[in-house]
Amino acid sequence: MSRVHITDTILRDAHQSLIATRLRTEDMLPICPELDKVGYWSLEVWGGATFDSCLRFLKEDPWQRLARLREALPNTRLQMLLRGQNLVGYRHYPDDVVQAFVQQAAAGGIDVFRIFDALNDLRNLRAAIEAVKGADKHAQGAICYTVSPVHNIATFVAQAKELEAMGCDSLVIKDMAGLLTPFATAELVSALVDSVSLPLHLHTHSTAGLASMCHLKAIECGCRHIDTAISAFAGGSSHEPTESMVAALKDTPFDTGLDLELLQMIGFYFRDVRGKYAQFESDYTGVDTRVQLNQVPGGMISNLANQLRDQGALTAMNEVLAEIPRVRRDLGYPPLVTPTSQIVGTQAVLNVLTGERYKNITNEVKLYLEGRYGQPPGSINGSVRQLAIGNTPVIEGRPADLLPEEMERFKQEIGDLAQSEEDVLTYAMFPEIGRTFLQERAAGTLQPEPLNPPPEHGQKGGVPIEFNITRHGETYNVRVSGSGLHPDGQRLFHVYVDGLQEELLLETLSEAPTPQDEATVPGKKTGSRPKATAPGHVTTSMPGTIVEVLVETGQQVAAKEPVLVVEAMKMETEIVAPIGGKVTTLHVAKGDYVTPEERLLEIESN
Ligand code: PYR
Repeated sequence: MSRVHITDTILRDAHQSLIATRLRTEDMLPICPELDKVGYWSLEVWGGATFDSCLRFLKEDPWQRLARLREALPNTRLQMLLRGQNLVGYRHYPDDVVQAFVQQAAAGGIDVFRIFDALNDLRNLRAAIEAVKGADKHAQGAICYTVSPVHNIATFVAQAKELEAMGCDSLVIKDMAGLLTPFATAELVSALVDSVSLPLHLHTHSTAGLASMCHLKAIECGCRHIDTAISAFAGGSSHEPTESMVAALKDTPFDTGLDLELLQMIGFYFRDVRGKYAQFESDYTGVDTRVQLNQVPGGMISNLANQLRDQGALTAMNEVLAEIPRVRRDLGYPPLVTPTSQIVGTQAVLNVLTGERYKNITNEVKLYLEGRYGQPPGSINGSVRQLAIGNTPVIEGRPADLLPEEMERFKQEIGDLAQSEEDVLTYAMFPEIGRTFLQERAAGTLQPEPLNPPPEHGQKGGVPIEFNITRHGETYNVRVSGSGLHPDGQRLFHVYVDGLQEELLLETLSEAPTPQDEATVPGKKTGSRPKATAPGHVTTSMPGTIVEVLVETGQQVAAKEPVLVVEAMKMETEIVAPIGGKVTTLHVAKGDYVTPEERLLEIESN
């Protein structure tokens, strides 16, 4: 059997990789009747970051999305991406939560569960695979592809054999960053096809511009399932266009049998849809071969860019991209995929922005070094471990074995706000945003973040970049060609004034929040706090949200004692007291959005 089968990622990974996971259900449903006619092997529609994005930004119930897609796609296998023991979140959940989540997703309409663990620690897949098999659904075991001194064909083949022995129905090479090259693909696919009897799928991203060549090599070497995305959401940090692969294989022994005209019609639909989401487009989603060195997956690059832009430090992007491989080496070469991409990426941002490596260490890096995410593939840098966790013992067993059951506790905590098992799981996945979502739903106040009108000519993302300025009757044409951060912290703008290049320095003294800021960052109060100017003024290295205030006014604290916890890029970092003394003023509360240089609390030395 030579036919090649397609999994289309248009409703999940494609928009996760290109527009920060913002595609709304209302833009999916109208085209579902056509998608359902295509004859895909499967459509990836759920999981990954979509659950979080539905709750956090779109104010959609992710379970409702699944129900509506199931109804609208009766003839198509629906697939989800499950992060092993992390499900659709960023931490390990105990087995009872894994069991309940998988059961509910299966009942809600998921046919195929693609299950991965960011460290390729297969102990973290066991509970999920068993739950999927228990629900009589298809369990697809993923091998997260990466390149490092401790990964090679033999390690991937051993992993594939183990996944087969664990009861998986198929395997996928999950090349989330687009690291595969055509000849490496041929070698890996041949080795896997020779060693295991399960169907093999290939999931690769077009980030380095190599994906179609990798597909072709994989197909030649015996792979019969590839992941693609409808062309309007294809290319760069997404996947190869479905239409192109269908055309490439037409009238060959590998013909997909799919109707190119129908796919093209679907492509035109999504081309129009994409225009609505212009505000989420990023400069970092095109072809970028640097991924071959920094290994940062597509979805992560745009997050990094947004984070640095918030900080006015987009010029640090290249430094961060260079720091990421160093942090990855220190942490024993984990493949970079959720949550390790966030763990490594956020630490790299901190290392660059604080000007000192590991001056601030995120809580997740500490947990990682304690073994709470599983076994890293390589050895850890001992001095980083010492700095982060001192002599705390490292756990060697399966991390979830140490976690007490949680479903009952979640049910009690969320009480009547949960009207179903799905609601309890929503709360279980993301207690803070899950509770807010359920509260707003109960109050009838759910409001999705606003979509800006499409940019007009001469504008970029709704912000003017070319304009005429008239001063004392003289008109000057001004075009902004770039911006960056000056070493003294001011904003540097490169502009053309009547065609002549100039540089302007801009010091922001106050800012009006944009509707998007208001909507996406609850409680944002940028610029309203005084600047940190004294040694006892506590500030943050990264913009983020206060998730815990650990001290009260009047309390005595020691130097280096944690006083606040900030969440940035989904990772938590403790902020410590710069000096010992008494907390005299608190300028923040839980839920506040904070930015560097702001005074968050004040400590007076005794
Ligand atoms: C996710 O975990 O969301 C990926 O896309 C890998």
